[in-house]
Amino acid sequence: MKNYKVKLIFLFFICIVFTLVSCTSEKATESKMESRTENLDRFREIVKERNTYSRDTVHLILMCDDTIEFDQSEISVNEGQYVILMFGHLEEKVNSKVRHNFVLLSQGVIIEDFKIKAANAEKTEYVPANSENVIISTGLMGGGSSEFISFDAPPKGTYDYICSVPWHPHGAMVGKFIVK
Ligand SMILES: [Cu+2]
Repeated sequence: MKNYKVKLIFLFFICIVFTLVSCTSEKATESKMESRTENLDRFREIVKERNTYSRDTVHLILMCDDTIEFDQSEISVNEGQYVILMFGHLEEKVNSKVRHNFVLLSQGVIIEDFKIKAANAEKTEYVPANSENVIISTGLMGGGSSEFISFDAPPKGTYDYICSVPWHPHGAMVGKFIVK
């Protein structure tokens, strides 16, 4: 009988612990989702505010989070357009652990070769200084941060964009930047 009681008490505690754990993780997911929506709304507002150029301008938003991926694997613009690109990290600042950048590579650059040069350029946030391999790049973004870059679309063609943080420029942290 005593043994039965002990088992019952143990089971009761297990249930309490399980309930507590599941509540906490649900809450964490919820607040992460809120922060994503808030961030995205804020980013969209900034882009709208900047939409005052008389030139043929294209506004792009590229996002990342704590996973090793960009939210888009292909971006298209037209030749002659002025490109304003916002690169943002959707994760909450406090909890974010993974930083990323956006690097648009010149045509013909072999990603595998560039990866090695980038890995050795830690001091310049994994973008080799004055490199003719790079058309434009952002700094490293952590959770909640964003950066605008603007540039003239390069000549017609297909270019690669990557995150050059070591181990990132593969799979989903590589995309095509197409100029039509
Ligand atoms: Cu990355």
